[in-house]
Amino acid sequence: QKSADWWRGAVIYQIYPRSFMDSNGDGVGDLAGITERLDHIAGLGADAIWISPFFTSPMKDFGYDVSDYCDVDPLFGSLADFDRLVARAHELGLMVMIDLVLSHTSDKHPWFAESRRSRTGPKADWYVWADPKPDGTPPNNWLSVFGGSAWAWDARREQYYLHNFLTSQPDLNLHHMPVQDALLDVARFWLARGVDGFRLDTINFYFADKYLRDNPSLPEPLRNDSIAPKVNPYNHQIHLFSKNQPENLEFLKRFRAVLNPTNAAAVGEVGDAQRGLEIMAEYTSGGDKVQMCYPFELLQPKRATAEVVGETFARLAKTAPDAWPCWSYSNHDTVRHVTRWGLSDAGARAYTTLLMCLRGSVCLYQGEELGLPEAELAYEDLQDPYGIEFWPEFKGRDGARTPMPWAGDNALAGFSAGEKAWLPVTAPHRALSVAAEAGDPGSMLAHYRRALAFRRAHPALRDGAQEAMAVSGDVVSFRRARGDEELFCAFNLGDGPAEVALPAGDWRVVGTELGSATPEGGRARLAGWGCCLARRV
Ligand code: TEU
Repeated sequence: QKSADWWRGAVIYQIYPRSFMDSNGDGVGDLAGITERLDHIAGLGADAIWISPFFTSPMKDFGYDVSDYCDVDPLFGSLADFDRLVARAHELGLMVMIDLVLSHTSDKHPWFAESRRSRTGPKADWYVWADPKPDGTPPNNWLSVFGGSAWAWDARREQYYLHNFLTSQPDLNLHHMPVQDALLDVARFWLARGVDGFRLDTINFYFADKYLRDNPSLPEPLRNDSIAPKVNPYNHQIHLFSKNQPENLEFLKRFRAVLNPTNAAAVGEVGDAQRGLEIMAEYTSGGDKVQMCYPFELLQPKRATAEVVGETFARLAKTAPDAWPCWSYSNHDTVRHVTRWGLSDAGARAYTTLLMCLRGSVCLYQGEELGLPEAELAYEDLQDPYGIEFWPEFKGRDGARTPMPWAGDNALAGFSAGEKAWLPVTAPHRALSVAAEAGDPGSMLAHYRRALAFRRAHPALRDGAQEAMAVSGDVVSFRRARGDEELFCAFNLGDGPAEVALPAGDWRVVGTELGSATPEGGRARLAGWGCCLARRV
């Protein structure tokens, strides 16, 4: 039995299954491929994996549109392949988290097929249906994250259904208890197969307002165009009624009760430009809802400068002091951070070391340990409907979803033995393959291994307390403490040299393998992108 706290401070490696490893040469990654390559993740020093959806799906949103929650899409393999994956992961000491998409299904899910058949059938209320306004237009002004109205017309029922994402992703109606029961059964099904936890997709979209009230519009000065593309009018609304309703707290309690018997953990994805930290505070409150939330603060286009990091943690201390966040810089929805923030090699390394020192758990996205930049793709290569919709102002998410380069010597970089992969592998990625970096102590991969090992070696970094951050110019510094271990961490998040004063007392340098500067006379000189890591003696 795992400990009730195993997730606290864990480093979770995110696998995008289409692009991790293809074992059968069809150009798409699969579960057997993941199993083959779990050694790489264990060797990196991660504690857990999170696998993006591999369930039966028409793949309109590449698996985030599920048509059978309790089976594996044939493209990815079978339930038996999944069982082998879990067994191997556990052998290697890796926890397994899977991605549950409970706010919506595919329009090809049998539940939706039945729901759209009639207004009175047994599944009539399983989705959010509403009559048109007298002039035939949608019931209210809600917008879809992926563009246009959040309502789609169904000619058969002569009603609109809600879709916060694609029209092929109808929103489930969680106000209807049988829907909640069915979703809890899905969680039970996977727990019985041995999973250790869940990443809960769009946890803040589970409920929409029962009365379908209009969303207010966001006044110009408050607009945050940063998460989704500027061209998307979605960003000009306050999503007061279309998501994040208070009823969710009761559902999350029911969900937690399903997790507790096996100490399974859940991390809820909270994409909310305006109230992310507040929502995290609510959803993780009381010890009877989800253990963690995954906020978007460090996923922004604007670089997380010392000021931004300091401000984020100050806001966190004020808004959600007891919440345990799960940080990440990159994922399958966002431009890879090396490119997004224009980082040099030294810059990328500094951010990795910083991430390993922050209070919270961590998600690393496959390929970031190689220092991969965003892949540059042509319009003809695009697969993501979100990118196709808003091209060229927004190029979509495919540039972060290209296959992992395992070895540089063939066109698909060892990802697949086939001729062609679902997305191309670009030349800059081939040069940064696992094989190319693995034997080189100066590589980014070696730096990630050292940074993860450093975190493991210092319990204060894993789940210790963290004092308020100090920010001075480009330098952010803070202390972490647990038991008799107290660490001082300072990072220069800028190109130029800087200096930092250590707190009073005697400090001994640690983390020299990460380039930590040795303090002298209570001060440390930091080169551009340098750090000082020290332990109180
Ligand atoms: O992403 C959720 C998502 O896109 C939102 O959080 C969005 O970024 C935000 O609300 C904009 O303000 C998840 C998956 O990670 C993504 O791949 C899926 O496409 C999406 O859900 C729909 O399932």
